[in-house]
Amino acid sequence: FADVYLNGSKVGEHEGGHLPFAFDITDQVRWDEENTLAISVENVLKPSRVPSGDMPGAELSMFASDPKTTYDFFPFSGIHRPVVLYSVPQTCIADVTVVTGIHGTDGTVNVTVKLNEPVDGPGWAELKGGDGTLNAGLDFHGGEAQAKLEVPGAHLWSDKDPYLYDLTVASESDQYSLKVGIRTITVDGGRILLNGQPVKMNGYGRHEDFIASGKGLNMPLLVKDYQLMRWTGANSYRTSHYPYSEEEMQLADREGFLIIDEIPAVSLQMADEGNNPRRLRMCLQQIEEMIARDKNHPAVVMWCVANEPMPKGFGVGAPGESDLSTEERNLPGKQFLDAEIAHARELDPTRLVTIVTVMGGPQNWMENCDVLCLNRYWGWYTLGGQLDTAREKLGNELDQVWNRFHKPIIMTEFGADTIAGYHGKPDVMWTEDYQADYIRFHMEEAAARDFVAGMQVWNFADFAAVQSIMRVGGLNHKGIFTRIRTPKMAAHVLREFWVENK
Ligand code: BDP
Repeated sequence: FADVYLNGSKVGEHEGGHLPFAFDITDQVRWDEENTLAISVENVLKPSRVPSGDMPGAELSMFASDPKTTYDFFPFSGIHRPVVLYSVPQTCIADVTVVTGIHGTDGTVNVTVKLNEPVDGPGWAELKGGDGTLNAGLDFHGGEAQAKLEVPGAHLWSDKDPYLYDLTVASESDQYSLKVGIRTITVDGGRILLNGQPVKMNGYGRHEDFIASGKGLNMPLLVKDYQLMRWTGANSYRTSHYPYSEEEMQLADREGFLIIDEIPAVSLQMADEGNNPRRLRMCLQQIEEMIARDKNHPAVVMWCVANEPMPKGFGVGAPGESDLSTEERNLPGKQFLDAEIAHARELDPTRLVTIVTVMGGPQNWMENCDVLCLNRYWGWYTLGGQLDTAREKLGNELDQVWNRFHKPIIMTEFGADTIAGYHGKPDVMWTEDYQADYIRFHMEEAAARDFVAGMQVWNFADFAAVQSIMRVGGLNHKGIFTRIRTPKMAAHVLREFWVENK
């Protein structure tokens, strides 16, 4: 939660830690004098917030943690991304929406431009790239104008060839430029189609986390992380469990990563019904802010509006199978999630929408998703040490979910905590050997099923979590890389599947 002050007077406030907000300070600025801009940030953990913390009674659980989050990462706070002062013309471009399409070998780029005032007047749009430059006029009425650019023989954007055009739009007094990738994203049965062709979304769940900079924006680290992800053959990741920096979305456009973009709705406590109306309002606001910021990134192909919403009576280590009585008891949770999904779809009908579900949770919560995203820990939290039985359970569950919904499945999490350098024969839990075997059986089960449209390992790198008996040294050790980005054995298993195409 942030309060912004200029020269001691409050200019605005904003709740939510991962999406940009701006205030007009023209009237409060003292021209030709020194001004003081102050920002106060607080991250008190409260049940009513998204994500929630300090839930009553939680300290009595054997899994109690400190700080008292409901989620498994350190609640870093502070100003972790840039603050900028900028000026705009009095009549300025307030919003640009780009929607691309493909017709045979041609592309279309539809542009909608909104001004901050309902004025009329001329403008223009220019698209550079491919074989040259395309121009179109913009005719503003009531502050809004549209243009359709037809691109013959379009150079499409994809994970293998992330080609970007340069788009500039202008009104009489303002001008704005952005990168545009021409691509489409759809589903067909059990497959995800990028530009009409099947694509697998392989990669990771990640965190904004590093030993020296916490979650603060660290651009050299982004470059390093993208290199390492590519080295393992990954082409995709999820912004678990909050929207990442805008700089990172730009890098993803350039490098050709397919992103599941997630709001900070991690571990929604559905049993705590009193706080749910406020939480839903916050979630809808965050969906609006995320889509407003990221709607023009070709890399972003899917909106995720919740990670592991928690059903009533749910505990860590719940058995994997869902049953119908869980579904009946949890209808209010379904209504909450359906409202989020509908909102995202209404704001952006061009992308896929999903929620990521917890092992053992109500399956019908996924009913309205375009893609079924499963977090599963067969062989870790459930059936630890019993990889053969775990493998069988995983395969059965994948088949059962496919048979029920007939939609593409992405395993958005599967992983095993692993202390780097720790080995064992037999390959017991926590060893690198165990993690390698665990990852291998998941990849083999997925490869045997066409409807598994992606595998995202939990996690790309070890990361700071909270203190508890579950987290050695306060870290989650499920990284394929250590916190300082050295590979564990399992990285080579991923390379076998994603680089050598086993
Ligand atoms: C899942 C959560 C993720 C955790 C992971 C784990 O979505 O945030 O870090 O499990 O336990 O439940 O490692």
